[in-house]
Amino acid sequence: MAAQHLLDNGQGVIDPDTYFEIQTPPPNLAQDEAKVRDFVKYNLAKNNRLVLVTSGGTQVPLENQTVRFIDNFSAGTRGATSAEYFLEYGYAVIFMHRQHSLQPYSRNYTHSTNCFLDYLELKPDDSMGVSQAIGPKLIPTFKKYQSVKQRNMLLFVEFTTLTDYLFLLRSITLIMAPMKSKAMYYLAAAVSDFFIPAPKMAEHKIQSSEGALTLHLDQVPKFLKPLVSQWASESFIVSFKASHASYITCPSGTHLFAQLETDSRLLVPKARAALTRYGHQIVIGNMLTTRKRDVTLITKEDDVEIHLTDQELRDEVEIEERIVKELYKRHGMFISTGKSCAVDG
Ligand code: PAZ
Repeated sequence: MAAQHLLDNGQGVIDPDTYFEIQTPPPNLAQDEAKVRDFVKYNLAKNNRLVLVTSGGTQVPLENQTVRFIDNFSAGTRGATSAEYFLEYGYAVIFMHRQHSLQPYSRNYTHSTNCFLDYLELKPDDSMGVSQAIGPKLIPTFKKYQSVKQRNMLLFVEFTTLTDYLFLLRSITLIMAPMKSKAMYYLAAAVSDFFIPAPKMAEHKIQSSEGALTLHLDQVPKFLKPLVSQWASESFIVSFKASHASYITCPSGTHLFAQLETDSRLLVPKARAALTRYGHQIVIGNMLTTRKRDVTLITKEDDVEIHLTDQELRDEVEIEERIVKELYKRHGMFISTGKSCAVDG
């Protein structure tokens, strides 16, 4: 308790600098920083736009020698899909993602219910190739992937825990700072709001012989604040706000899904409050249940709703294509005027 008072700001929340003092950096931080430095240098010389896409959920360990952990929900679809569209718009992409979450280009195959062996077939000469059923569909994706690799437009950086994520976010943002307005931050990762500070964490597996487990989680400091005001103050920053629909518990004990209109109405004011609090360029609001068809982009000047129709969903149109198209225009205005502006048409 005494230690807690030394660490926090009186409201039970430590500040971001203290967080980095008490938590241990990921072991490969220096190597990741070196490869990001090279990538940024290369793209700065080419005068490319550069986007940092964060993707996937962050893990919060309950023990130092981790057996158990808490996780945030995110498959990585938003980040991986958006990264592909950013690349189509000519951006270089740093794809900072949760280990084993979806990745650009491979995303349609790696987490499918098919085993990867189902994509292969034996040829008459006993050599192995891609099956006829998948090959033709794979070719365009494969060509795009090869092209971005050859042009050094896509860099992968991995995280697992919340602490990995935050150390990497700070490092990468500071390395990207010389890109100024040409840099965009697209913060789609689902980041935990709670954690157990290293000094308070159990070293070994918490023993079940001690009975029921009560957890106390501290609040994670709001890292968007230093990111916007110090680390990336000259760049274009897009954050995400996710909300849930409501569930009503029936007397039978079953959970009835009731997506009350009020939930989605609450989302926009909450997203606007985040924009006002941090002063960045865009907050994208989405509901977990409808995130693949509806999003709202909230800016200082306007709100833009993007919806896919049932037909568009059947045609496999991806909402990220529309999101990135809108961001590309707005980032362009930001680069040329130094300000974010409403964009017509
Ligand atoms: O990765 P995914 O497609 O399954 O989910 C995307 C998302 C809902 C995590 C993302 O769009 C988002 O809202 N990220 C921010 C979540 C948060 O409020 O921390």
